[in-house]
Amino acid sequence: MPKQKSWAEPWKIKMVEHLRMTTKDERIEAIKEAGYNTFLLKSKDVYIDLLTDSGTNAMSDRQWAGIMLGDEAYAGSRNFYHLEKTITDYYSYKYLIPTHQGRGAEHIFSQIMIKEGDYVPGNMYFTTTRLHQELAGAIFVDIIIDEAHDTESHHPFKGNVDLKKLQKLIDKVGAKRIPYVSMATTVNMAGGQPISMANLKELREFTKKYNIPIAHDMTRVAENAWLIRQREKEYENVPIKDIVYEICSLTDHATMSAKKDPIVNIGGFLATNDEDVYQQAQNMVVIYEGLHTYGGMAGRDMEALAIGIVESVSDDHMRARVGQTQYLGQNLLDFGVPIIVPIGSHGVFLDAKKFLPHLEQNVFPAQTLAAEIYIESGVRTMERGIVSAGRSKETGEHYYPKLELVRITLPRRVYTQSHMDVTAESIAAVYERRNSIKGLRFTYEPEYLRFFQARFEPIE
Ligand code: P61
Repeated sequence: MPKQKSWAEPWKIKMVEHLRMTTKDERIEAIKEAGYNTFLLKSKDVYIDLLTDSGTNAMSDRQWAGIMLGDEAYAGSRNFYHLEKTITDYYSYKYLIPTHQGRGAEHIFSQIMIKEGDYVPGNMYFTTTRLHQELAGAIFVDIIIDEAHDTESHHPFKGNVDLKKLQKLIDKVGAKRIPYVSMATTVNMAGGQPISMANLKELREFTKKYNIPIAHDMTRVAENAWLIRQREKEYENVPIKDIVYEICSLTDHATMSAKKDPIVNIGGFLATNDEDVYQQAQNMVVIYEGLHTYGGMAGRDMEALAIGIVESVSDDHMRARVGQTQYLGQNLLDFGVPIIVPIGSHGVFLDAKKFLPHLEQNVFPAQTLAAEIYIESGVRTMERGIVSAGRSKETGEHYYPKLELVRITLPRRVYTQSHMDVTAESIAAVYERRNSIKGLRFTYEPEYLRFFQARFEPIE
């Protein structure tokens, strides 16, 4: 008997949601109406929705049962105390402030920590995170290792921090101008790439010397833990649950978009070990989110989240979750399609510069490619390139990120292996006709997070 390698799911399907199949003509019309922006498509026109893994997950029967246990008291809901205890037990943090989703936590945290003129170093930017840092007066500084910007580098931990880059920033601006280091597990914009435990420990030692706290974007911490287990020898037999706990213990504060790892449709939180930050956050949450024992979430949602956290750190769950991503990625590699390697955890990222080498970055190759994939088969993906990067706060010019990507993101527990096959085949079909594809130009560009609502037209 061969040794079992399958990542088959540790669940079965209890209820299905019907999908609508569309014709190519219908899709050409739909994407035109959406201004060639997949964020503006109506979901009824999408067959396989791989736009994001955010809030698109399938909850378990236990989570749905938790929904029925919602205690919708305005103050002191029992679900809040359950969630608070779960966060301390699984993530180690002492204090919890629930928020409506991740960016609610980022807003409050950035306003508390940052003073005008500060610098926030981080292992690559994330769109909402950097915007909140900038709105609070900071300048973001990328301190991720160079390999993260190279789609072909096989470095196993492309989420690692380059301590020399951090040292350089400290030498230039002084540790007092750095309110915290922003450290994400995994790094979304780099292709769902992990940080290693060894690097995190070094970062911890280093920042201690300068008294700089670490703020953890823990949106996909359990996925990072799985990749540590796969790629860091010392951890090959350690349960995900313990790796997650250890990662969190090496940091001081955390923001979480609970719509990812913990398998719920809405929610987030700020967690901290610092009593002073907690008190300030309690003060602010009532202005922007809601009372400190619900902060924008219904009681039932806090209950589903508490249950989802426990499910998210199951080894069997994570084996299937990341296994599916690896399966899709390997299929695409077999078709010769250029993707980021190593394959990450929450999605497969197409290298649009290599896919469409005849297009300059200022005609938006990744935006164009996402639109073409939709036209081909009704699969919805997301641009993660120059449109997502936006414009520099200082110069007003486009940022020109090295990475020009299309993200094919996998919701948790939603799609089957056959959906992955159809996705890979349809992207391979676009790859075959790549030379005839032309770029796009803006017809509308919003000021903030422009990728969500921007509109384009084809360049003839
Ligand atoms: C996503 F196109 N991510 O990946 P919120 N940190 C991290 C995230 O991945 C994240 C948030 C904070 C989304 C949704 C989204 O440019 C975009 O709960 C690592 O969405 O507020 C969200 O958490 C923010 C899609 C966000 C985007 C911003 O699909």
